[in-house]
This record gives sequence, structure tokens and C-alpha cells, in this order.
Amino acid sequence: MNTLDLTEHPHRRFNALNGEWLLVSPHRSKRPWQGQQEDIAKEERPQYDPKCYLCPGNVRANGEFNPSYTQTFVFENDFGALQANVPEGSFTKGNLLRAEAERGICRVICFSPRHDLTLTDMEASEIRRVVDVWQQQYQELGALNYINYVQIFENKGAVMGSSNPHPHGQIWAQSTIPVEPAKESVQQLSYFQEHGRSLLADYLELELKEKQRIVVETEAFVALVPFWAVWPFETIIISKRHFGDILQMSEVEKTDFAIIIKELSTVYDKLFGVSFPYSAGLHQRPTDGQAHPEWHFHMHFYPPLLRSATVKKFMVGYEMLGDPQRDITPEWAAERLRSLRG
Ligand code: H2U
Ligand code: ZN
Repeated sequence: MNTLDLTEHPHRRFNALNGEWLLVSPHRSKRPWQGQQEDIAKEERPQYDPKCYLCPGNVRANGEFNPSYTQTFVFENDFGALQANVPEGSFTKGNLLRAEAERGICRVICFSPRHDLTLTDMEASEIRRVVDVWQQQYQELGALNYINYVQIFENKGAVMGSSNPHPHGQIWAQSTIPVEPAKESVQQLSYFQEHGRSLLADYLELELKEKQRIVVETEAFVALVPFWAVWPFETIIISKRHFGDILQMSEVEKTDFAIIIKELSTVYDKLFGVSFPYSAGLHQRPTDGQAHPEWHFHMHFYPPLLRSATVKKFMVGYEMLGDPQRDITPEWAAERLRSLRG
């Protein structure tokens, strides 16, 4: 057998950020690219929908009325998965059954009063206002004693379970550090202890040299398809400067962050000619009062679409029971996305 060729041979890749492996099967995507734009009628939405619970002035499930907001609007989720007033306590039975009380706060952020827009359609200056809200919310919630992690995210599109096309995101803030950032904490900490540097800073340096997986680069941020991407067109936005959370961003960096979000999501929308669904979210340092110098701010985009607006990737079969797996390589996905840049 000749040497391993990552564009040819089945192989495993290591996710340095979360410590897990995935299976890559590039030989299966040797067949011609079947990516296609499907004739899906663009859903026409009004600027204001009287039945939308996120539009200005409308009533929500709990009977409260939204204000006539003109930019962004944040409210406590009426059906929050977490609650602030949960009695402390835990439950154990033998060594095997364990449960613990969890306190938290869930909020919803309307990105714009306009029902017909998505984050992609908004001007970079309007997205910048959303970045300011993320910053205020991270500060306010993170300052609470019992909140040790603030997860800011967006579910976009019905396939991702978003309940309403009105542009909005969510925040879940809670006492414990959830599983995904906890895995990244472990990896970043051990790298930082060993090398005295940020894992993602070193990773970014390598990617900027190789240039194979970069999609968009701005002054302060880079969007790329990570070497270990699981989802077909998964990307990560990494800050060039090493800082742990959104509070450390300068004014210039905040503006630049809005610009790269706009550029990346515009590329996504061009890929299959539809408003591109995804789950995206910020990963930043826990708000547990520790310094966490190992943490490096970044944002993940996990989109499910594979070959068209209607062909999605599902995590099933081997992926539920074994490892995640992908056919198209991250390098190929990056090239495809890059070719769509404006
Ligand atoms: P998603 O579309 O990402 O599910 O977010 C919408 C959230 O809005 C959802 O979590 C909340 C739901 O609980 N919601 C309210 O808080 N009030 C309402 O009147 C309807 C929906
Ligand atoms: Zn609306």
C-alpha cells in the first residue's frame, strides 16, 4: 500500500478542540458533485406579521405584550428549559442513579423588528447591534453568582427546530458548564498547560499558513472549515487575537465580528440558493470567577444541508453507534464555500 492520502483513503481525524475522533471517507465523494439549486419558491414574508409572537407590539404566550421595539429586544423565555428558582439538592441511588438540581435563565433575543429578514439580510451595522446585545447579556448573566456558563446561540430554519422565522436567537445561562464547552475546556487547558499558548491561536496560525480550509478572513477574525469538521459545511469563526470572551472585544473587533458573520452567512445562502439553516453559537470562557487563560473565543456554525436544499445530513446508524462520519472532505467543502465569496 502507498502512503496515506487524505483526499483518497478512509481515515480518522482528531478534533483537537473537543478531543473526539471522526471518520472521513473521501473515496465515496469521488462521484461527480451533485450539489444543486432546487426550485424552492422563496417564502415571501411580510415585514410585520400580526400572528408572530416576536413582532413588535404583539402578545406572547404568557399574555405579555412586546414593546414597539425598533432595533433589538430581549425577553425571558416564557417556556425556559431552565429556571432560576429551583431548590438545591441532589438525588442518588447506589452508584448508578444520580441527579442534581440545575438553576438557570433562558432568554430570547429578537435580532430585528422586521419579520421578513434573517441575520444574513441585515446590514453589518445592524448585526453589530446584535453583537452589542450578546455582550451585554453575557456580562449581565455571567455576573450572577449562580451562573457559571452563558450559552448564546441561534437555531435558524425549521429543519433546525426553530419555531418562528422571525430573526431571533436564544441564551441559556446556567450553574454548570454544559458538556460541549466542558470538553473544549479540558482540551484547551491541557494544551495551554503544556505549551503556554492558546490551542486555537496555534491552530489558526497553522490554518493561515496552509490556506486550504479558510473561507473568509477579515482584520480580526477568520472563518474556516475545521480540519475535524463533522457537518458537511461546518465552520468556525476564530478571533485572531487570543481572548476568552466577548467582553474583551474592542469596538473595532465587534464591528469586524458582525462583518464576518454577514459574509459567512451570505456565502452559506448562496450555496444552495436558499436561506441556509444552521445551529450556531458562541463558545467562550465560563463565568465561574476563574481566569481561564486557556479559553479562546470562537463561534461554531453547524449546518445540516449536504447536497441541496432538501438533502440533509442525518446523524444515524453508524454515527449514533460508532463515530460521526463524513464523505466530502473539509478541504473540498472550504474550496466550494470560498468560490462563492462576493
Ligand atoms: P426557537 O425558535 O429557537 O425555538 O426559539 C423561540 C423561543 O421562544 C422558544 O424557546 C420561546 C420558545 O420557548 N417563546 C416564548 O418565550 N414566548 C412565546 O410566546 C412563544 C415562544
Ligand atoms: Zn415576527
